[in-house]
Amino acid sequence: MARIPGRAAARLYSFGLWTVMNRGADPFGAPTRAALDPLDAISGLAAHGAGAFELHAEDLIPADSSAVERDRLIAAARRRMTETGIVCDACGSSMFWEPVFKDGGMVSNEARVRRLAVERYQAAIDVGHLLGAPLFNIWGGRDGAEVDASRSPIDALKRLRDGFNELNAYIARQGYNMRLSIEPKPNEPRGDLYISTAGHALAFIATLDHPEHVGVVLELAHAAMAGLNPAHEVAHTLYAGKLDGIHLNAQRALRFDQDLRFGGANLKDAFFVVKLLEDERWPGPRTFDAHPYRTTDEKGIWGFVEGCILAYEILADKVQQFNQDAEVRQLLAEIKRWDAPSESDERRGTSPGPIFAYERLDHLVFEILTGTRRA
Ligand code: XUL
Ligand code: MN
Repeated sequence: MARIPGRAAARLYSFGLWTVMNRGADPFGAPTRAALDPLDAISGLAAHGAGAFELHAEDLIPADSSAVERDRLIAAARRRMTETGIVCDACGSSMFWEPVFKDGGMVSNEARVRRLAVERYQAAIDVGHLLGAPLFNIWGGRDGAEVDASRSPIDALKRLRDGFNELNAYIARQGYNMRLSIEPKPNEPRGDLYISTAGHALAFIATLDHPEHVGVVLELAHAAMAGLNPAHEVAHTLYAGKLDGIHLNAQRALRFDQDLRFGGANLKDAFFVVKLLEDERWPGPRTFDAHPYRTTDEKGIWGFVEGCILAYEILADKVQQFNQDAEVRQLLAEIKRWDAPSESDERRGTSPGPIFAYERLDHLVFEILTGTRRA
């Protein structure tokens, strides 16, 4: 696949290992691809434009592995990282997959399971540390309710608070140079998760013992599932100084979790997220959390990887075009003029005010995105 010359190296692109290891299964269909070995996922990502990867500890080390097997796999992953130059930018756990956590991890009604969840997170934090990950990201895939009669949501939040405090204390005790983050999501796909949006995550973080050590990983699809504007979700976390990671993908609103490739839906939303990240010079890795289509075969996975990266590069170019467009600049300058108070304000009283050129501005975005702008 063609690359935009000289651009790919400018940004650090990252993929969850689970994205390329995804086998095409969905809630109504069995896998359509063979399993990809995690070490090959690491080398493949490095060979196709990614400078970083994110993982669930279990993507690399199956949950029932012995300590010896764990150490062997970590050493092998580190060798691949040294050989290819790729780094690990975040770690997490996919314990949500396992039947023992069917009623949740840190919110489970069984004290035994809550303890197990904290211990599993601690073991995954160790894995992240050994791979050099600066972030441990928690998406509590089962930390919600399918049956609201089962527990008080307040009790669930208190259990989550205690769990996060314990994990934070563990990281401090171990002396790891690592932050914690929360990835909000509204539902998965039948249960309603307790930490659903950026606002929920930010409000929850403020109740922790050390809110300064905990940030947010914002995923575009999760915002769209809640019917929210993804760029506004990202803006809230940036405004709070809490954007620790971004998961780029695409999703039609109010559907189950589609995890479409970046650019696969809602182009304008994707554009305004890229615009925000670029305009704000957000320094973090541009991470993709999407799945290749069910119809994609084993080789096609790498086209998916390059396609996500290329979509970001193209949208970043569009952002530059928008910011440099003479007419856009003129329209924005006209709007800006009304930002300063003027002597005539008193005389104007409560008159409806100026007619801003928003119709034209919005159309210019359309022309830029469709490549039909001739300026
Ligand atoms: C689920 C999701 C996860 C997290 C990592 O929707 O986004 O893959 O990103 O656990
Ligand atoms: Mn995600």
